[in-house]
Amino acid sequence: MQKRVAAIHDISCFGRCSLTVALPIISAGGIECSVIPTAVLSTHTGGISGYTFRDLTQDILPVAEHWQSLNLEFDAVYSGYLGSFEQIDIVTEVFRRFRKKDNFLIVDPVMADNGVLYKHFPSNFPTGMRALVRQADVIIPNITEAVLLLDEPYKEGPYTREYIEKLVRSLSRLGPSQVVLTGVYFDDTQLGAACYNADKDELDFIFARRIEGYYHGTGDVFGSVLVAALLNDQSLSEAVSMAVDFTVKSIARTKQAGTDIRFGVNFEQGLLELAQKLNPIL
Ligand code: PXL
Repeated sequence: MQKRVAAIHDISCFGRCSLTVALPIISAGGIECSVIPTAVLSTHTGGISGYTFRDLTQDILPVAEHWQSLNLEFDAVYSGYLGSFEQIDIVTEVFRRFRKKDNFLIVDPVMADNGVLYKHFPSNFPTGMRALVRQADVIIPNITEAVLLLDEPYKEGPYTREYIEKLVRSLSRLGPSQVVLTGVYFDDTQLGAACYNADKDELDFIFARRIEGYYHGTGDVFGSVLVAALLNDQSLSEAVSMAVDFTVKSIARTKQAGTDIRFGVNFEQGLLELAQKLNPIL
């Protein structure tokens, strides 16, 4: 049976993040990807000014209700960038409606990076997001989002193993049994993710070589590969390895080409390789 995911993110019409990344990557993994757009923007909000922003808060529940009337079911629900504070409760409700015994809910608590909240996000957004995270089976915060969820001060890296271990354990106590923390580094040569499986009490670190520069949309590239790999029955640490590898290769290609880092990464030229890894038939 082909698997199906519902992806709840914004559409940034230009700039390679959120749904314009999730759709092709999840599809390349052989997974059917349905979408609930949270907002439509002309571009993402990172380092670009003058963008349009159409809030779709009022459309989310009607979409979900229509889907329910068709008896649609999802093997995973994957949420990312939300268009308003109100959407936190609405997405919690969508989760409640589509939760099944054998599916999983994955939350990327998109709201901040490098110690600061993204534009438009009110200071109480992390408290609201904590409520959504409590409903999730898997969460994929970066370090800034992790400390905001835990109401702790942000620290600059490099980090220690003990510090990262404490963060992922505290995050799993909020509810999710699987925590993937991105942006982890113990020195300046490597960067990667920690993945913690609370059921098995297993913590793994997956690193790759660090590439200088802040490339936009990499969190969504990472999360989408992770979702596609988990739905293809990869273990959490195997799925994280695939996501790290795909993201780093996309960054390396972009760096090589010298394109504007605000315009996202060239993940497109990695899709064939990803599809071959995830669809053994090919
Ligand atoms: O990649 C995260 C993201 C998604 N969507 C929008 C954003 C950002 C990060 O800045 O601005 C609109």
